[in-house]
Amino acid sequence: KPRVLSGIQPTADSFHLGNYLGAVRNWVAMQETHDAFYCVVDLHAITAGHDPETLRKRTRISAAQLLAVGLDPDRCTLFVQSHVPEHAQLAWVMGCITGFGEASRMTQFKDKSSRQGAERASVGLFTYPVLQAADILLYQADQVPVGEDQRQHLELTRDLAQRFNGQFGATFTVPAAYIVKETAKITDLQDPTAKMSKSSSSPAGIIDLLEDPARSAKKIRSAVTDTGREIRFDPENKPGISNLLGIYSALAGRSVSDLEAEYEGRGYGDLKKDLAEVVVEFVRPIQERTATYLGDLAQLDKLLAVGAEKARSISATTLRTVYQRIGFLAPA
Ligand code: AQP
Repeated sequence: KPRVLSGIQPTADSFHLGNYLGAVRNWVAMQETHDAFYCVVDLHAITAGHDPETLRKRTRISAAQLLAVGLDPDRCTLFVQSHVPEHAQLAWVMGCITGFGEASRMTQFKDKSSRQGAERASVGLFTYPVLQAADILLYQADQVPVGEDQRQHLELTRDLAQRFNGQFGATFTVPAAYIVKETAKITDLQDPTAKMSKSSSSPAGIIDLLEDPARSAKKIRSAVTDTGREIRFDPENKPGISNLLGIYSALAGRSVSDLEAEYEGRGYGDLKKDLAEVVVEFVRPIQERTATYLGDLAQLDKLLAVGAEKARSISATTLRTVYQRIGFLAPA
């Protein structure tokens, strides 16, 4: 089976619909077809300032949500990044073959650091994509299911893998981004040209899986739509309606053309009202299951410990090879 790895940051009290549709939904599907490794990337979560107690809480909420949306620890390896020390160890090595210039070209760093004030951004935020490369390469992943916003980081990962292999001998699998076009960029409900994002969307623009469903329904009903009346998938000219159709299609498991046919001649209000119901029905069981997993923290922590153990059996082997290739003296 091909190998897959992906991660998600525990930087919010809930995942949003963009995280779920862009990435996590594919994680669930790929556990059936791939040898799957998924992690809650807490090392990444400290790159932009954090509160320790909140981080601990959010790490568990993230793991519980991943289980609630369908990750099955018997079918995939689910773990917390900091439980596997090889991530930080390999990141150092990868950082030493990354050019300062190429890291400086990462648009996510440019965006996030300019929002914080460039002088105040941490070195960790700057080297974030290098750690991400280490996450992926440690597991020799063939594919990495992510949203469109991660494409550039995946390109860097591929470049670093090829560079290392070229300099020190074939060591890493060169991974490919796995991006599903239809859900690659879920947009902000209030600004349908921007991505739905926890750090830049307004509360009205973002749907959190764990928020009060009545609130989600209201946000869908007040989503910004486009001029005209036609319900048609056309991201260029109708970004608002296209976003709603994309979300509807993914959550209801119906094709966009099917939805276009159903809403032909009907108004935006009808579409929003129905989608609001679809979203409410979708999040309700997820919320219940998340609460159940969070109701037994000992069991949740145990499950994550087992995941880390499984992850280490792969990551330790890769790191050993890397250390040897790079010329580190093996301890006697
Ligand atoms: N709007 C989105 N559409 C599709 N995919 C998305 N992802 C995030 N937003 C969208 C994907 O979610 C996965 C987890 O991402 P992360 O842990 O890096 O979360 P994030 O990037 O911190 O989430 P945000 O909301 O995008 O946060 P900020 O605003 O801080 O950058 C990734 O695969 C990502 O592509």
